Amino acid sequence: MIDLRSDTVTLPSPAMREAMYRAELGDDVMGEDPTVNRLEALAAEMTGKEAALLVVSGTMGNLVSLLSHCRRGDEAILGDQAHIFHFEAGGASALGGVVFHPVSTGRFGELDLNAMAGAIRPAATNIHYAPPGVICLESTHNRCGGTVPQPAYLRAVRDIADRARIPVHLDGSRIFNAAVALGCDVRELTRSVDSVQFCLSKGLAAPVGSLVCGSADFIARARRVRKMVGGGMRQAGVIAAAGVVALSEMVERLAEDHQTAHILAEGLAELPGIRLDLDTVQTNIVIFSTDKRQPDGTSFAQAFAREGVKIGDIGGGRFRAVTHYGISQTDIDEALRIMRKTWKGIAK
Ligand code: TLP
Repeated sequence: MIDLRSDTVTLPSPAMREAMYRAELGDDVMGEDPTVNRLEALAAEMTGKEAALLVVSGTMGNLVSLLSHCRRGDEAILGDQAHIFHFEAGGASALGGVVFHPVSTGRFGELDLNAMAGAIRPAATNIHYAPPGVICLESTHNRCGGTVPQPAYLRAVRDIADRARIPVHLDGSRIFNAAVALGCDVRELTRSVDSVQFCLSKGLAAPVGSLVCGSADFIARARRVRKMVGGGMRQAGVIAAAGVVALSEMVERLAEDHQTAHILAEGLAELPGIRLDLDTVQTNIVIFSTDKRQPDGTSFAQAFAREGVKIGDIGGGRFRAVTHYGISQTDIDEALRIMRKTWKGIAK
């Protein structure tokens, strides 16, 4: 089976398993797990922030960040295509009383800057407004197809936030994909934001974990919120050990996933009835759409899976394929062969 549903399906490398086996451990809620402390120091250093905090998932990283930036009733200004808005069960609203204020999202995942500026409504001037608490960005942008917002855009958002004196949080679940695609140091991207959350468990192939990075003060607040939402882990060095390997050995490899995604996208774009915007294929995610339907109403994703290729059906006639550590160039050639053949048989 060639599994292109997500880079979250990646299995740990042999070096990760070895490091997990040998990890030096302690109680991390007491701050005494040396491997967690090493991972957090490495993450802070790589993102150019004062401190970092290991959390269970990207969702928890974003939740803890929003709850640390905002008070109940504050607004989070974010894109209407943001993962935080669509796919995180409304956690910041449900658990933290944070009000989502969505603004429109451009083709490459960048928010309309005029709409963003307009969404910041100083509560002091009008009793009707919820106060702005944080601006949230996303890189790479999942629903826009793994697109990479440019450093100049991040700086422009920083200027808007500075004028309004509100912090910027980056959902950087795949921020290393963005840095590799741009050929820059990840710090060039994280410099413009107050906090960033990135995942170890996607293209970096670790089994579990995300890091929240920011100022020492912010991370102290985040550590308390993590405890509040039940995310304090004890001998978490078992997880962190794989994370250290992920950050030390797996970042440059992401370029291979970007190459295989491009080959896949070029092949799929040739199929009649499939729409695919090749300009949006900038990293390891390929999104395509079709107006065609199967007569029995089942998804094309199911038909591909029966033949040996799993992709995601993301609704509205849109499909997503993601390349990753478990997928070779040969797998992509084979996936294309299967998908071409299957498509010919089913797409009427
Ligand atoms: N994304 C997943 C899911 O949508 C299921 C995927 O397969 O791409 N921010 C972004 C931009 C993400 O893509 C994801 C996961 C998260 C946050 C949440 O991370 P996890 O799954 O670790 O909670």
